[in-house]
Amino acid sequence: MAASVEKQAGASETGVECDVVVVGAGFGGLYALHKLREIGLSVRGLEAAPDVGGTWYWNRYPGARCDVPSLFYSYSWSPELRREWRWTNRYAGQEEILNYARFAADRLDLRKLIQFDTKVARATFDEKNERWIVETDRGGRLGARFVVMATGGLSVPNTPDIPGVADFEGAIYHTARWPQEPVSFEGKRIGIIGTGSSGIQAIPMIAQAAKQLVVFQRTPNFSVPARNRPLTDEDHESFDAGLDAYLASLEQSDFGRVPPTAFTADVPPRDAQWKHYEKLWQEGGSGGFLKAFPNILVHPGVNEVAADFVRQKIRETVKDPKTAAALSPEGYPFGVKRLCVDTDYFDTYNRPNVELVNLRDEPIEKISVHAVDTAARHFELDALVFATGFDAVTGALLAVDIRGRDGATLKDAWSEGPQTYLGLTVAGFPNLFTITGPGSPSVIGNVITNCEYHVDWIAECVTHMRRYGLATIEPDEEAQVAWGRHVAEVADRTLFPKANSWYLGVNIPGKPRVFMPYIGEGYRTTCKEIVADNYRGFTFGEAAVREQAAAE
Ligand code: NA7
Repeated sequence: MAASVEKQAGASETGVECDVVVVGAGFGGLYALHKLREIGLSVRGLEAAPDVGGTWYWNRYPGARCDVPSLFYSYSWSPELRREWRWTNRYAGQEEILNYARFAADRLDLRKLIQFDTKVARATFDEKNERWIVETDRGGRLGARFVVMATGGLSVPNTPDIPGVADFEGAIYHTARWPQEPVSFEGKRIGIIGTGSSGIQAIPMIAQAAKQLVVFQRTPNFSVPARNRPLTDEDHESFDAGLDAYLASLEQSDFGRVPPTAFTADVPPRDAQWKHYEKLWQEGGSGGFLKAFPNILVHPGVNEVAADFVRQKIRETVKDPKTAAALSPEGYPFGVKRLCVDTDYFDTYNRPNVELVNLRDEPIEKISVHAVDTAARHFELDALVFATGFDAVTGALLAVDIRGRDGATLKDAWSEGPQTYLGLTVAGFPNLFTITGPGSPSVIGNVITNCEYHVDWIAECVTHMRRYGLATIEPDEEAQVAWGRHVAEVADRTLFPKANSWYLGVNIPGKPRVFMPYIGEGYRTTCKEIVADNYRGFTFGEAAVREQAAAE
């Protein structure tokens, strides 16, 4: 295989031939570039943004912060990077995470491999030559043996088509496409639509600055306090002391790769559960809650205690009973939509300049030049913030026109929902890998370590192919169907499908209702067993003669 292909500044991509094109320069893409270069492949990265960071480049809204503790939300594969980077807070803010991505890219000398400001428009598998042709929105055209889609599970913003939005003359922002330059809400009347993780983080910050903040809420969410704080020397020392055990735990864990703070085999009585939740509430963070009891996300009775606990906290915090009731999630289980982690979210509704509009009582009817009209009221506003989430997990993959064997499109192949083998590969699309694709843990738990695992798997697979002179890999249809059935069966054994979450794609009109992440136990063990069983469920194509000759 060819040696490293370095990008010439400003050079056209046309004519570049390499072993691997990596799409996306977030944490998954950066590690893929590093790892695949390390095993001797020529790699080229393409990134739509002008910088690295992926979702952390774009999501720079006020209050943007990771809900996984920063010491864990880091590359686990490199002791050097770990030693050279020191997180300042228990939960890192967007800027610090973006700086970490920049640090990693510089330290690993990856920027020269990446073409920024370049979106991939189309990727077509050329069957005759067993190569992918990757075309960009800048007219570039690259050839590669493998394509690694590191496009992220939360990277395509969802902007609902509300009547009249184009008439609005104030500023419009989306949390997932926040401007680079500072945004001032001082003295302004702001409306925000959406109360998922992004809204719940942004609302307290915007409320502090704005003259008036109107929150348009369709579905209330469960949220627990972050209790963010600066990390101490003791925190770092204790993390380092437990590092080996943590790394070992990644191999076995199911979802939520942060080690549980409490894990008991039995379900104690309600008051014991309550006491435990109170302890977790005081400690802060979501990880403990989601693993508080083994069956919390499976057993409706156990789950309901946690739901009751959070509702009680909301009633204790929010002074106006009507607002407290509107903020209290009802009718779906606790923790099966991404559990939000906040700083002063519920308390923000005690501020005189903040008003909650319950869209279940009064839906938005239209947006006009300076206002949002609900079925009951008229709200004059200077700016509007959409905190309306993403076309998650499949959105970025389907945004590229991907064509596999016989010109079949990924869009058609997934018209009834995504189908993959292990969330890594797709039948009919040889040598295409999806980092944190649907059917893998993907967006559940710690996305950085989920990405790392996929990159390591791909590197091992490509090494295997080189060793045995194999040209292509693709999953068998039957193996893919069986895996998809297993992913669904596992989800159906839990309470996850009982909430209308973006995990199921229901936030996007017309998107098939399919539970996308894999939440079963032992994902890595399964992947390893499949490899050990001579890549069970995969078919490899023999290397064409010319490639063997080229390699010699
Ligand atoms: P989410 O969690 O998908 O939240 C989007 C919010 O926007 C949610 O409250 C939606 O209400 C609301 N929404 C969406 N469309 C509309 C319309 N048309 N009208 C009113 N309200 C609407 O996205 P986030 O960005 O907050 O978080 C995504 C993930 O990023 C998060 O889970 C973390 O993993 C990080 P709905 O619930 O659909 O009724």
